[in-house]
Order: sequence, then structure tokens, then C-alpha cells
Amino acid sequence: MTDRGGGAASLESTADGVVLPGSPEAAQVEDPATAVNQAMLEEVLAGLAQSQKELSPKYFYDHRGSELFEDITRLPEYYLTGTEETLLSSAVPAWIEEIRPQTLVELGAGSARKTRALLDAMVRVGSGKVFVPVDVSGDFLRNTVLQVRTEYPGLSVEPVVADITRPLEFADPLSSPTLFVLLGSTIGNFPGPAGVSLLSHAADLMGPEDRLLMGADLRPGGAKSRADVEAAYNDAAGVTAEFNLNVLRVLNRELGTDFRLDRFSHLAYYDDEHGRIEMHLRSSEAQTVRFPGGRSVEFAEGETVRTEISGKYDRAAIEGLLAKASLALDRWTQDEGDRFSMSLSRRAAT
Ligand code: AVJ
Repeated sequence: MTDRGGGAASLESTADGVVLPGSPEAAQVEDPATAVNQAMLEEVLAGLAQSQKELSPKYFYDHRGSELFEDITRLPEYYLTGTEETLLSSAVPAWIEEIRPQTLVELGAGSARKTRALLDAMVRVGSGKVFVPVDVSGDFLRNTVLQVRTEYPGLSVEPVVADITRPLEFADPLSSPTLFVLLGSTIGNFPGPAGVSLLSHAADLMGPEDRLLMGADLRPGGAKSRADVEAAYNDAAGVTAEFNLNVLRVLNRELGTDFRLDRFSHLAYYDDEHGRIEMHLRSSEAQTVRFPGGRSVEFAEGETVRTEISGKYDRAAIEGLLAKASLALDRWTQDEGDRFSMSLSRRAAT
């Protein structure tokens, strides 16, 4: 497919250099063994050279990985999506009525399934004019844009293909009030300074009337148990395990490595000290994985590579994180089961 639609084509250059499968750049790579994405290769090798081997969770999301993630959101154990949807249609519409946003910028939009509740509320109050979904996967974004344009004919949909960890750039000025949204506990994938810088990029663009709406998964406590959190990442149907292993498929295709998926198994547990789920792939035996340029990586039997950190929060943790990004908490809500939270923040007074 070459038709990029809307403003995406002109903004393509703002995207990060990482070529993800399914992007138009990837289509030009004919032989992964000879035309390897050097930046991706170096990043992957650096992560695998750490004493705790690590891969960035951004490599999960090729087309298949994005579909597997969509499947995860429908799993009975994965309470995050359903709970967030409940909050988006219960507490959040009243917030929208007060803000009356003209522009909705969704960071990491994906399928924008949950965004409908926000768009509906914007349409209801008659404020919504522009929807700007931002996502690194142009392929996935394209479908989202087509669907939203059909469902909301009065709305201008202006997609941006970009890595949300980079400073945000928009071709046209955003009309205020702009509501930035970061849903699905996406923030959890950015521990420490990475999360602060991600939020700062939004904060940098925010005027006094603009707001940031953020959905974040909660730590065990109250009605929520540690078992509830761990079950969400260890579903009975094995979809999360497939999603986790998919990162190795992505590396094999994009870098020409020879990871054997049958020699790694899925591992996910809650780390109470850091307040986060960690996902790993565990090597079932001692093995050597070949990389281009004659390089290789050794795995000991039982050694793991961490593939994802999924941070969990409480109100104080969110307030602390926001403060570091020059944002101040305005509103807070969580569901009755103490599972998931929604926060609204504004630029902190300077
Ligand atoms: C999309 C990062 C929020 O951490 O829960 C789901 C990804 N990983 N199951 C999460 C994920 C395993 C998800 N985020």
C-alpha cells in the first residue's frame, strides 16, 4: 500500500529512524541479511550485552504483534482495557464537558478503540474539531484513521506517524484547548527518566488551558491482589506468551537473526519493590544466537532476556511522576475494584 492518506505522508520525516515491520521503509528492505537496519541492530546488541539482557518492548509491535496485543485486550484476565473503558465512559465525560477540547492528541493511538468514548463526549459538547492520533506503526494507524473518519464525518483526523518517545512535532498549530491523552497504561513501559521525558514532551506543548489525560494501571492494594496483576500477564489461553515470543520473530525477520522460538519460554511476574510487572523470555538451554556481521549472543540455560517493564502506580506515584514533568494533578479517579486509574493534569505553574 502506498497511499498514506491525510497528513501522515508529510509528517513521516518526524518519525524516529527505527524501521518497524509493516512500515513503508521496511518494504524497501529486500534481504534482511544484507540490508539490516543498523540502528536497530546496534540497539538490540547493546541490550543483549547487559548483565540482565534486555529488549525494547517497542519491537513487539509489528502487524502480528499489534494484533496479538488487541487479542490481549479482550482476554478475561487482562482487566486493564475494560476497566479503563469503564472510567472513560463514567467519570471522564464530565471532565471533557469542563475542558471543551477542540483538539484531541492521542499518544500511541493503536486502534484507538477506547478513544471513541472521548470523541463521543467531545462531539456531544460540540467542541471536538480535530483528532490527531500519533503512533509509530503507520500500518496500524492507517486502518484507525479510515475507521474514525467514517464514524465521525464532522471530525478532521490528522494522523502523525512518530515515535512518542521523541519530542513531538506537528505540521500545524494545535487549536486550544488541546487534550493530550496517554491511555492503556502505556506510561508503564517507560520507567524512570524515560517516562518523565515522555510526559515532558506533552507538557512542553501545553498552554494553560490544555490538559493531559492519562490511564495508569494500579499496584496491588485495596480490592486488588498481586494475583490479579500477575494473571493479566499470564493468561490461560497463552496469548501473552505468543505476544512475548513475537519479539524474537521480529528480530529474526528484521535483523536476520536465528532465534529459535521453541527454545524460549514466557515469564511474567510482579516486582513489589519497583511496583512493576516484568516480562522475560527464558532460554530453556545453553545456546548461541547468530547476528549479522559474524556476531553472536550466548544464552546460558535458564538465563532470561527482559522484554518488558510494565509499571504500576498509585496516586502518590502518579503525582510524583507528573511533578517531574512540570505537570500538576487536577483530577483523579479509580474504579471500585482499585484496579485502574485515570488522571487529569495541567501544566504546573512556573
Ligand atoms: C500496552 C504496555 C500497557 O504493559 O500491560 C500487555 C503491554 N504486555 N501484556 C501492558 C502488555 C503484556 C501493555 N501496555
